[in-house]
Amino acid sequence: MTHSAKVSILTAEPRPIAACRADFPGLAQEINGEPLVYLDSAASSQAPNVVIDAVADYQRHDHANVHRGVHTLSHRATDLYEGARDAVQEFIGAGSRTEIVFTRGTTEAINLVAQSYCRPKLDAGDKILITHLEHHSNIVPWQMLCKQTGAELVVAPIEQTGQVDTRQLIELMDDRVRIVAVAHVSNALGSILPLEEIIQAAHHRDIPVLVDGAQAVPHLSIDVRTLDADFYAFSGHKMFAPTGIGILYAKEALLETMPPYQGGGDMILEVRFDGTTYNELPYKFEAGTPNISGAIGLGAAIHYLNSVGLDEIAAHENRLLAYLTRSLEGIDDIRLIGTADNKASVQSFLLGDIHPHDIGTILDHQGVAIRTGHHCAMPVMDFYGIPGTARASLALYNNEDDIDRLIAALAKTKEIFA
Ligand code: 7TS
Repeated sequence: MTHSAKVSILTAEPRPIAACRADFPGLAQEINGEPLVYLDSAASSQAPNVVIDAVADYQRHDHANVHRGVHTLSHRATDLYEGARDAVQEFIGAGSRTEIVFTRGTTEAINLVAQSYCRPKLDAGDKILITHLEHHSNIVPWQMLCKQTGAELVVAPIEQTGQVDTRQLIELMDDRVRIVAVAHVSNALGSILPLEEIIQAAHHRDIPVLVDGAQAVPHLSIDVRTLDADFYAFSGHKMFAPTGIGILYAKEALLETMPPYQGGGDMILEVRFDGTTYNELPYKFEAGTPNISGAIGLGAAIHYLNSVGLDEIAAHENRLLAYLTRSLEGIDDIRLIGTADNKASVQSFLLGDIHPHDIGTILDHQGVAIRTGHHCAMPVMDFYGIPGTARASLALYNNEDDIDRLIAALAKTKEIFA
């Protein structure tokens, strides 16, 4: 992408939400002879043309390594890569671009915090506090850390609706808790956690909070400073960007105290055999050649989201989620899993005693893509005593027709199993 192309994305005209569907070429295809209905954006969203073009333009015209060349292509690549960091900073309201670390995704961001921030501080008997609704990537890194340090993983309960029991979560914040790590939005249940209350309570006890924002960023307007989150992690591929790129936001004062997560090129200022000095923030945490094209795609996705407007997106998706829930409730034998008052973009369900994988397969035959299974949240499935669910998840490009198609396809599924 040339510099002038970059500027044209930055100054993109406001995009009316009803027009957005046409921006996503992946949606304009038939699957099994039917127009695709894509209801699996919580797993990975489709990409708009501006993202695809930004990545392709970079690969065609501007590809070189970043931060190290004196030649023009390396300067261009560096400008684009660092421009994406600026876009992320502004998008989540971070105070400084040094607080934005590029990672492979949410998973790597959480592992980075576990190993670099927590591990040096933990003693046997210390605690890490999470909730019962977390994705495996906000469970397993902490279990690994507990094995390494003798710390204990404490799990706050959830209610039948799928909302966290905030009172109990706060009661569990005792003086051995070294970090609270919670989802912003549950991927299996859609519940939006009351982050302000959780973060205030934790900070009152001097406990830092990591927020897993993977399911929040494409749906809710985020301001990490208003939230006062200490760490906020998310993935590009759930917000219309490519896979393999994500973000760890962390307060600068915390990053300053953390040792590097990985060693290698770019994260150093000087290397000698008798010692190495590390680079400044955020490069200290970005060892090796980064995912340059992914970062550029993420920057383009953010400009796209901004051109539509996060408030418009949230309002559109809330209307659709209400329509989805109402429509599902109209089906006999449906059981909704995840019925919290405050929800975003996701509805899990069961249909009679049909196995979720069978539902997913029969829907796919009709061109409807949903996710089925445990959604990398096995403890949630254990809580409800079920092996998995069928899950429809929404993005800004979905509409009521998509939901009508889902409901018709579910009716057909019932007929087949009758
Ligand atoms: N946290 C949450 C809340 C998630 O939903 C996911 C992915 C992750 C972390 C991990 O993100 P990654 O990009 O590092 O893999 N969730 C899902 C899902 O719901 N279906 O497929 C992936």
